[in-house]
Amino acid sequence: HAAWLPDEALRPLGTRGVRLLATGDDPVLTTVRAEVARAAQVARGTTTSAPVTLALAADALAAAGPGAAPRLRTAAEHAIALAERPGLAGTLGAQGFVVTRDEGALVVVAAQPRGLLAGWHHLVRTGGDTSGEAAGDLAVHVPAQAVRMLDHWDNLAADSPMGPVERGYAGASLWFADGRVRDDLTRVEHYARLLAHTGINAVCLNNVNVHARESALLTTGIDQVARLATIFRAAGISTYLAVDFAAPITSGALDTSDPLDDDVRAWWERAFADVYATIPDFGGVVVKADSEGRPGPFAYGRTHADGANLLGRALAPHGGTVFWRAFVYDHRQDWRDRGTDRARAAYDHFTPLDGQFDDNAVLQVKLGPVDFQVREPLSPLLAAMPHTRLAMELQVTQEYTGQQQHVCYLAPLWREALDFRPWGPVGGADAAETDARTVADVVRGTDALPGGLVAVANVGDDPFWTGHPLAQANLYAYGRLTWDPTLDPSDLLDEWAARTFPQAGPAVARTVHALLDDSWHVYESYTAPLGIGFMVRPGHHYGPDVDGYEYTPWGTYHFADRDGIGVDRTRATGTGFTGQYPAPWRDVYESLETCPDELLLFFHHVPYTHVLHSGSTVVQHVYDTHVEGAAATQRMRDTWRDVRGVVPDEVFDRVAARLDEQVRSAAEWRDQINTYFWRKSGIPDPQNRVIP
Ligand code: BDP
Repeated sequence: HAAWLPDEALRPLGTRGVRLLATGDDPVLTTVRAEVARAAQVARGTTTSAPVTLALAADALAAAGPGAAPRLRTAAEHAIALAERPGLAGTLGAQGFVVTRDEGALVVVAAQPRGLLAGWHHLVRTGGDTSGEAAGDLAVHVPAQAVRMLDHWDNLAADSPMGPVERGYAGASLWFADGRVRDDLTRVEHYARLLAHTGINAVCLNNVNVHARESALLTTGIDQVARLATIFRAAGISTYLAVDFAAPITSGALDTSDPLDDDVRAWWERAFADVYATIPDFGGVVVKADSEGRPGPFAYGRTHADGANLLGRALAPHGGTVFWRAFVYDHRQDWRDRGTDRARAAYDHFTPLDGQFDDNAVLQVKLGPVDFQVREPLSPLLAAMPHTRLAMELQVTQEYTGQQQHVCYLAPLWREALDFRPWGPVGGADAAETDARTVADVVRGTDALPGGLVAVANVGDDPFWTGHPLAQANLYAYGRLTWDPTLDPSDLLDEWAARTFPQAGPAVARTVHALLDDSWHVYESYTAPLGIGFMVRPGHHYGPDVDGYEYTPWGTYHFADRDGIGVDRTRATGTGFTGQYPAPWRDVYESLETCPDELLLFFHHVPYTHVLHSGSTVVQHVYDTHVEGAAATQRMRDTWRDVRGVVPDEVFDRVAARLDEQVRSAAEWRDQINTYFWRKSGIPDPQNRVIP
């Protein structure tokens, strides 16, 4: 199934006719040429109206000699002027483009091939309709984030410890099978094209939990990796590998991976020299160290800056980057020692190291301080590393949000995080002193030291790419938000639905909105309440198990007893986690009066009878939301029936089957959570909706 780029999407441009002014055999230009040819083929000679011109600035200038259309010359000159303007060079220069419209004719100019490809996809997305852009004006399009990355947690084979894809809910890996890169990579070519359309510019190919077999990808497997890099390169996407910090031991012959050891340093230098000899534009590496059993610098008494810089310095001569994950915590902490708060760990480990990371190291920080839950506050680390390049890590794969069995559109959650102001809302009396930056601003970094967004991908070799066909919307929206974090999640659904079901008309968009718009809140309402998180079955993390993790060392407690529930993370009486936030959030979260309801149990331990800002008690809120949330899934299932015969049958049936499972699972959540709260609290539901 074609996802959001069926050939039909190229018809409007093919019909208008596209002129390409770009010379050379750059792989991305070759892709643009193939796209233009494909559009012409789809339109099959029905070309009617004024042409669209797509040009590289240099080639446009050459073509814009005396007698050339003035708009072409103006556009090209303007593009070059922009590219040379300080600050813009790095963005428009590589990946941006300008559009000008003049009496129905369109000219798109970019300074580099990747910008031209982005411009092409912009035209495809808008169908060449740029009426939003003022006539005669030059609309400059540059990506908001320089880093627009997807991490794939793919393993080399199905018998890998976590299956073919860790936390994958869409079948096997698109590129690995039977311990090697697949022979037939046709679907990878399609996938790269889908990603390029959304704005993604980097992929990491393998699981962050790098085991011995996958570790060899960097060494003996690099020729195979090169085949994938060739495909992604043509789509303007750089290729990265996740590496094992202990690789000098596991893939080499050393007995240490101490970052300050000369042999270790030499090992990495040699390894990367070989990689770049094969893949000259290799992006770099992603590292999970000292986390959930993975090796790291702590074993040698070294810091994570030592670790990151070891790899960064070996990559630097080749222009590579190290993405170092901040997801570092002790998953074997003694459960009786409740002073160790998992939420605190990343900040405690990394803030002392601010300023010590080299320029080609990016610290990759999960959105929340714990782990991809349906609701968490923003990780305070994102506001505490002013001298470090940062990327915020999201989870597109729905590990804790229904595993692509449930509909759960996550773009509203990501928008909330991107819009969050770590130093407080603007306005108010002391507005002048407030740092008004949003998280999107913070991770953007500077032109010289940019950051951005990374997310764990949700795809596999499933015919619908994402298992649940509607989960495609999450992947699409993530890519688009990396390019422009101010896009409206609801508009993105329109874009996705219109492109994915081009023949289906407005009925599909209506239905997609009815199902997806609010699905994150619906999912939240029938699962773990008020920011408490987890309550999932240990291991696979699907379905309810309220006490599943409660007496284990993983640090994901809810502390329910007969009197109340919640984690006291206050400075006054708890773990002190609230103190990791700058003002005003440190005080907003500290106080029961101001802590938002949806995060109450993340920050406070309260009695079941505690009255929320909504006016309801905690226990009554749990009963109500769980009953309403489960009922909402039934309405979603009914709504889907409206598009029977409108969307392709196989899409209809797959979604219908998943909605049946969502309805079943939501009822299970409702009944277990409500019964648990009833038994613990002894407080009945006045409407008697809790199973006795
Ligand atoms: C957790 C997943 C685990 C990952 C880990 C990570 O359960 O499979 O390895 O995140 O991000 O949420 O490293």
